[in-house]
Amino acid sequence: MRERIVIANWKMNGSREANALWVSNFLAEPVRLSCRTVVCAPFIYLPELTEACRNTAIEIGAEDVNENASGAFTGEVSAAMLADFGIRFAIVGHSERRRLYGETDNRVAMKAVTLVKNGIRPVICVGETLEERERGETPAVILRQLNAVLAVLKPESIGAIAYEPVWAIGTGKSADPATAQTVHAGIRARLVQAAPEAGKLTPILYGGSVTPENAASLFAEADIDGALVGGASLNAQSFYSIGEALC
Ligand code: G2H
Repeated sequence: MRERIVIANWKMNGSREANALWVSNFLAEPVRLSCRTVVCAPFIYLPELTEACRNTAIEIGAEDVNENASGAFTGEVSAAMLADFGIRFAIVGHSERRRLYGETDNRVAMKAVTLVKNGIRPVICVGETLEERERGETPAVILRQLNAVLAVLKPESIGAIAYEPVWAIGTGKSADPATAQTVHAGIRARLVQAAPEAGKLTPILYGGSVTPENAASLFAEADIDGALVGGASLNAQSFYSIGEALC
């Protein structure tokens, strides 16, 4: 049975006060979600959130990591530092990092490696731009991004793959379930090719304008095992509703 996961990606949002309110609103929901629930937040909030969510259903993750172990990398945070604070998940290769900060497939793969070495589950984002989709390049782009990771990690070390079509991110225009499922099935096939048994177990999450309204139809697809949620995760009740649709 494959694990089902909902992950909030708060991006560069939040404040100490807003975060505390978010946690208390989420935990006020009467029924505990049965699937894994992770909140990825800016680095500076991670220790406080970890404390606030200790012994609750919420696990805390990072939104990025540096690929090096330590040294002269001003402003960066290593996987060992995250592990030092008990962080168990981190997103890598988000399209905003690839696009705005020039992260290459190889760098994303190295980030995933350093996380695994430190006992942290990498949530690896892949996805095509609108232009790539219109040129019919979606399968090739996803495969290239995935192959860079599979060259250095076995599927059993991958915490999750998140398929996030760039054209669906923050646009309010989610991929329709069948379109997303086609890509997820391709990702699944490649994982199974790399590891026939373990490849069946890697959760593949969908991300890109997931809302409480469209979540259930996405989760009904065979290879959509959860979601990476941006905008809608900033509201605790909305994120809970998305989790409810999954669990
Ligand atoms: C994609 C997603 C979260 P949103 O970036 O990773 O954000 O749900 O706002 O499209």
